[in-house]
Amino acid sequence: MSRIAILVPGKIHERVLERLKDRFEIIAVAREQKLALDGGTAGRIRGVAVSGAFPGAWMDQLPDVEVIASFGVGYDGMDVKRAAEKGIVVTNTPDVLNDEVADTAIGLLLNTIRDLPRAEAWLRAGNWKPGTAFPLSRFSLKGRHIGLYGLGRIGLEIAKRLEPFKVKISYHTRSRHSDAPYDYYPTLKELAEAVDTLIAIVPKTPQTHKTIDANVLAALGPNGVLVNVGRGWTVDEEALSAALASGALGAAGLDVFYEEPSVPSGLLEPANAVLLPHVASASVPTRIAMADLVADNLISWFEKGAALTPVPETPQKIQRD
Ligand code: A2R
Repeated sequence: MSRIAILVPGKIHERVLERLKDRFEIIAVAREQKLALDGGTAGRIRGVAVSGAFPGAWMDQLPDVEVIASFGVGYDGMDVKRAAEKGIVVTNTPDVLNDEVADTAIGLLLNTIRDLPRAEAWLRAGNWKPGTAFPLSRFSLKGRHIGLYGLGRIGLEIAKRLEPFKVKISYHTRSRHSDAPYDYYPTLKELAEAVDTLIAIVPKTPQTHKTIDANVLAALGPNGVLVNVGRGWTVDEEALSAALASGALGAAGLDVFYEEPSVPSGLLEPANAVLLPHVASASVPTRIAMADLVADNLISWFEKGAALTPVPETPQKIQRD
């Protein structure tokens, strides 16, 4: 009996391929505007494992695809609307990266507030000599009021980690989370006015586009700190560059950027920004856990008829002939 064909467009974690290769036929193709597949091969593909975007046009090329397993919790690169119309199930990799991203958020927060990366660079550059000392950090985490923009799976883990730091914690989401023991603000602007530190962990959606704008940054103020571990899409980077340069905002710690991997010079230049190359979930163990969940979603779909972590916008199950 021929094996079910799974398409892998572009690169994906090696572990996904290792887990799938014994059960399925893997069809690997390059990421191109139109997938380089002849009609016969395209017609045999029933599942997809993908890291990164999967446009609707690719779905149109695959008449019998049932499930698309995406590597990562954010699935903004997937055309879920088209998938839903076609009855295709899309899965992501939630929860398995919560701890890693939350840990990174705390590290980035401390690095930004206490200027630790620059202190290390100063030491490595041979500046630590008798009679010298790295300048005191302008800010301290002590006594801060932290606002979480997003209190979902990851946001909640960040909040839990912040509690032992004895900071005040508040949040903004679209709806109040009545089980959360933190103050709720119905708008991002009101949250930014109340707090001095904002941590963003919301998805990329039309509603979150550039919502961290000049007004929000001004509300955080000269002692204010922004940390973003969600998506660069949510930040107006021109406004942020200007606020960092003028001192209208105290400091920023960013793991994500509007157009990765390009980082604007307005963010590279200011000394009051700590910048990371989108590494929040990027540890060997966590990436293995994410790869396993991609593979397990496909295996579960084809062996049990249900995916493990389908996204809410697409069908949870489809009828198969
Ligand atoms: O609005 P709610 O109550 O559904 O809260 C969600 C919040 N959120 C928003 N908050 C304010 N305005 C919006 N327009 C808005 N849209 C969503 O973001 C919820 O608290 C949070 C998302 O939580 P989860 O869906 O559990 O996502 P998770 O796993 O925490 O990951 C967040 C994002 C990913 O989508 C990637 O873009 C990134 O972190 O790695």
